[in-house]
Amino acid sequence: MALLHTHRALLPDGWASNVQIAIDENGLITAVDQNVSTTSDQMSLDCLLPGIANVHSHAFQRAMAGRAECRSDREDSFWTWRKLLYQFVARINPDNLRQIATQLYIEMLKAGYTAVAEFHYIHNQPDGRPYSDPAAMCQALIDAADATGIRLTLLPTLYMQAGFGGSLPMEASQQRFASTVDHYLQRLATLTSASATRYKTGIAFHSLRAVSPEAINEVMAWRDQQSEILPVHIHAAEQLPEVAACVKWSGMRPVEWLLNRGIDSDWCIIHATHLTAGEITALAASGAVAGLCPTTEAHLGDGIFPLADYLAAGGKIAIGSDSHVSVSPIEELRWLEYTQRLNHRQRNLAATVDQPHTGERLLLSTLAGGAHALGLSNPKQPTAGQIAPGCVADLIEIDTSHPTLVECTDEQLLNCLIFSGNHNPVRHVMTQGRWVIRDRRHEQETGAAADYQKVLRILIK
Ligand code: NGQ
Ligand code: ZN
Repeated sequence: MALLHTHRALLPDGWASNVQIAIDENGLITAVDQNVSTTSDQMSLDCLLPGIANVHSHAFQRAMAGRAECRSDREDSFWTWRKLLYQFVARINPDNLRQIATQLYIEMLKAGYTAVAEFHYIHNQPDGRPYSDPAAMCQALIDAADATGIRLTLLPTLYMQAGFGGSLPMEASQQRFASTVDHYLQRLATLTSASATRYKTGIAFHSLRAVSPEAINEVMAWRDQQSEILPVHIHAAEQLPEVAACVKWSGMRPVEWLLNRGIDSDWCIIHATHLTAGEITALAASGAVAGLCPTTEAHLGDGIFPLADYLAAGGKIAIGSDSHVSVSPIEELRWLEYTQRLNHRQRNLAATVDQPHTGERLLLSTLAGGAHALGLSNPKQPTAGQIAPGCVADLIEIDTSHPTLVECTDEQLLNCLIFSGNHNPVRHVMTQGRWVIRDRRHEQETGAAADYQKVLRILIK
């Protein structure tokens, strides 16, 4: 058993001072006591927050972040970027995926993300044949998570077709993504039964463009027979042409289609950028989490998620770094609020009368929604995303001595953390009761960076 002592901590009921946290040998928090004085043999910490979940990652895209910023078309767009992405996909193999993901996960931990959902859709060899181990690409991500200590929710992703209703033939570059439902379920079943304490599995449908309604039903029927609850993720309504194509196919918009099919609080809708007023209300009422990726959505020119209305309707949110043009929860949350301000020409749109501090409202919503979307916690009995007995000890320690945070009251701290400067205040990070970042360093970081450089030398031509 370990005992931590921190000057202040963000507990479920708010800020507390002189907090002692007991952690058992399984990495679970067993007790949290306030107003306890420190003893000299304890590691003394400054300010503790629960670790943040990153609900949407395509790890391989880290290696092309920032490298597609040269205009390739008079109307460069998401779709021209996707062409570059597909060229890049062809060069990824299990080995270089593991090395890219190792570098990325160290960056995530250092930034304060303690858990990540990998929405992983590259399964086959470049020519479309399966690897001798059909889960080889998934295994690369598991190995990277193991090596770095980040908590992984692996979402093997079903991809079957190139357009709504199977309207387009799959491009050659998409053959790496293709699975039948049977093969998909075999892979998922193997990974689920092998999952130990370090990773968890869930389900992902790439998008309504990429799967059929029948396939969704089949996979969901399999899911209903499992003993544990597997979260379900899907990309939806990110781009306006996608919304229009969905209406043409089904008469419904993507989120409307999903709501009509039936989604519940186990679902995480990635992006959900383009919503009508009716969709906002119904999505919020479904209990599903909106998995928002503000820096990627800005990067790709997607549009602006209607955050203020969705939060006002009681909607749940979480954040993801998606294409990894930024690996910083602070930057995601800042952009989330700033896009609203630019859109509405107002300020503090995520705040409410009850929770007037924008930073606190954003972070607390994200912590709860993120842990839930990763299948780590449920609202009735939280087991992650909080500093509380019964929760996993996934913690980040903030150094508040930096000029951007110095002399902050409890109420000001998260506002200053999210809305001032570009300094990373995360000093130590713990997952499952084990320090993985100490004094801003990860044990593996020098080797990981050297391997990553070698990989890039080969990949970026
Ligand atoms: C992806 N990324 O699957 O990585 C997608 C692009 C697609 C984002 N949507 C490909 N941000 O949607 O077809
Ligand atoms: Zn994505």
